[in-house]
Amino acid sequence: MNFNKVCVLGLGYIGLPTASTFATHGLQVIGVDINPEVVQTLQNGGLHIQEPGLRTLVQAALRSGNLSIRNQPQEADAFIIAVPTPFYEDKKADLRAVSAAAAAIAPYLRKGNLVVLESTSPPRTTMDVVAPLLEQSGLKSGIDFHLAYVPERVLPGQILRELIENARVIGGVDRASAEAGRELYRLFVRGELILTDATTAEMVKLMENTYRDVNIAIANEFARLADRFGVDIWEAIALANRHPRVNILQPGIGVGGHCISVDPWFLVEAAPDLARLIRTARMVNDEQPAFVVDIIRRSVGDLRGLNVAALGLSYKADVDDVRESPAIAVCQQLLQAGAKVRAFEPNRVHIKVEGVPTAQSLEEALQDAALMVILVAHQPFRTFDPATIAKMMPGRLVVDAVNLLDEWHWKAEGFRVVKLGSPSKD
Ligand code: SAJ
Repeated sequence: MNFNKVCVLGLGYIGLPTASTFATHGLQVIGVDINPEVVQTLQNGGLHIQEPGLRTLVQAALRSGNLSIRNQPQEADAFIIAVPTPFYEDKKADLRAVSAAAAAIAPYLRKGNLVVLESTSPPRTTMDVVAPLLEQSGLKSGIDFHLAYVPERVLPGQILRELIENARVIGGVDRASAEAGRELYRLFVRGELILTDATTAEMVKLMENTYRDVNIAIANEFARLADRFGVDIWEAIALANRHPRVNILQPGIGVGGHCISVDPWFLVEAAPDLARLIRTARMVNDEQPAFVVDIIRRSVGDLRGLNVAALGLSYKADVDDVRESPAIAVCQQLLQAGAKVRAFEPNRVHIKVEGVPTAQSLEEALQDAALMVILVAHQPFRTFDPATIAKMMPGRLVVDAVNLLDEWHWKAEGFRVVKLGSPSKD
């Protein structure tokens, strides 16, 4: 198949890098977003999301003349749907954006086109939701046009590199669709392109993130057990991982982000009678912020009126993304318990989070703090100097929920350091 023009629907963390990469590889690309602010920002040369290297890539794509940003699709050789799939309050997948994108493509669909769904979706979405909407054009999937599910697998923070280097699973509604998908992605992907059917590809994507969620849940549960038995979890994990077939992940304050904390629910929703372990793992990870608050409560006694500087609000280290962030959950629970929280996110200093007071600098966050709690292992926190911090805050208590600080070093400056999953060294 020959691809000259691609239309990418959804210009977020996946769609924008994908559209820009196609454009810098010589294709004509129409990037489509329904949010007028996103369209305007991009058209004016701005960027609405943060990702290392993305600004340079988007600027190069726009400068090449190959990328144009629109609020509606156009006729093209291929269409890629990269819109969000969040969940409703009851954890059921919210497929409204996927459905709206498929419906928006239908009027522009022509014989011989390829349509790709990249958004993480419950098993059978491509066949049962997307295909019927596209077929409202009068064309049949697998006969008149190709249709494939191609999950993205990139790690936020490393999206641009992984987009090109990672292996991709290409699931067609028929063999010809999978082959058409391979032709499209081989234009820039250097990783292996592996063909399968659409429902297998959907399941593979959900299994990958569920596997990680379950493994983080066991690490978090081990941390709670270590806490009860007076064991240092960080040492115990390092020792267990010396076994040649054991690789325990890191405990933390919970699991956030728009992928791992969401995707396992799609399997639970699709088969609640079968997905018991998956559901429990989700619950263990969702309870982890409460465990962190409990550690803080045990360290200080009463939380009421306590001035807390909460450092890090993003869902993981060195990103600015706060979607489903457990750090925000910790702050909210501290506030509910009566603490006075001032949160600081160094990757997004002007961030506003409903109900959570934020500081725009480290100085501002620490100025009245009796307690500093490190919630995210951001790079700048790693090089904190206790003598400098001692001058910035009146209190001498640090709760390190992500095993970042050298306790002895801080102790020498008069600080008490309490670590998640580690008995106090006092
Ligand atoms: N986390 C831990 N302990 C760990 C590792 C992670 O508590 O040992 C926490 C993080 O702090 C974070 C959450 O888990 O809150 C998820 O972080 P992550 O780095 O594991 O993953 P994401 O959500 O940034 O990206 C994942 C990746 N999936 C896998 O590694 C299986 C990525 O490859 C996917 O493309 C992405 O989800 C996605 O979009 O689905």
